Amino acid sequence: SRTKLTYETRANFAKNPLSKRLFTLMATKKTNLCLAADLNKADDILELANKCGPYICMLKTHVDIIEDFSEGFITNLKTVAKRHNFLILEDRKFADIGNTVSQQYGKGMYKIASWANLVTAHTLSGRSIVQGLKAGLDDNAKKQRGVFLLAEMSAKGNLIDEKYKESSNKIATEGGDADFVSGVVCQSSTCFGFPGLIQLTPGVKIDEGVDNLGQQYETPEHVVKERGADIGIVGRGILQAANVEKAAATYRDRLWTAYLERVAK
Ligand code: BMP
Repeated sequence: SRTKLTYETRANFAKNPLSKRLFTLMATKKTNLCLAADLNKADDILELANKCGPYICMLKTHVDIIEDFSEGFITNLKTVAKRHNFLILEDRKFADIGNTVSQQYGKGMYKIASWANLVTAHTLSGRSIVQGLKAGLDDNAKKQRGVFLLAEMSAKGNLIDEKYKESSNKIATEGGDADFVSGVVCQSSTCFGFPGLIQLTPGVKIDEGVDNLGQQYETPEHVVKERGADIGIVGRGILQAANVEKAAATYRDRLWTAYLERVAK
């Protein structure tokens, strides 16, 4: 199964240039940690990114929770990403018809398509969500962008069932637009089988458990070895630590060791 293959091997299966790039980045930088930078001030995100940059393969943003968003913030974030060699994932969770998504991606205040290497999208509206994202990009830009499709959620009581999960897998792997899909956001290794896609799994915390708004956590070892995560997304496990840099290093070590143990013969 895909979970026994190394990231180097899986890079060769990737149809989307960004998943190929991310697999290779993970293998060379030796990290499968994505930091969820869920902070409300631009400077705080930049400071966090600078401190944790050496330990992460990707920084995940929710650009609509930033109170002082500006183009300058994006310029600075891109500089930090280049300095520490990580990709930027805007967790926008697009969910509308293609024509609307196309505008939400490229236009408005945030112009997400111009800076986010990767974005997330729900599959609720079907294949046209991927077509909508691609529609706003020229041929060159299409090769430098990718989407992670949500096939499962970590929230308690979420409405996603087996059929929705299977249909999401089909959108991610079949048809002419699958080359724009970098991976799947999900909670289990049965979400998809194609080794060229990356499994992104949130709900990761050393102290497993729940928060008071339905979030459910598992340990780094559990998500990588039992749930098939290729990349673990960690937010508050790092953000709320007394020393964020140390916490990022710890999560990196534990996620990476779990991956090495998973692929060991
Ligand atoms: P935290 O580790 O602080 O719970 O943050 C988790 C992050 O992952 C949040 O940014 C959230 O939006 C995202 N996320 C999630 O928790 N569950 C999902 O199913 C999908 C997500 O994108």
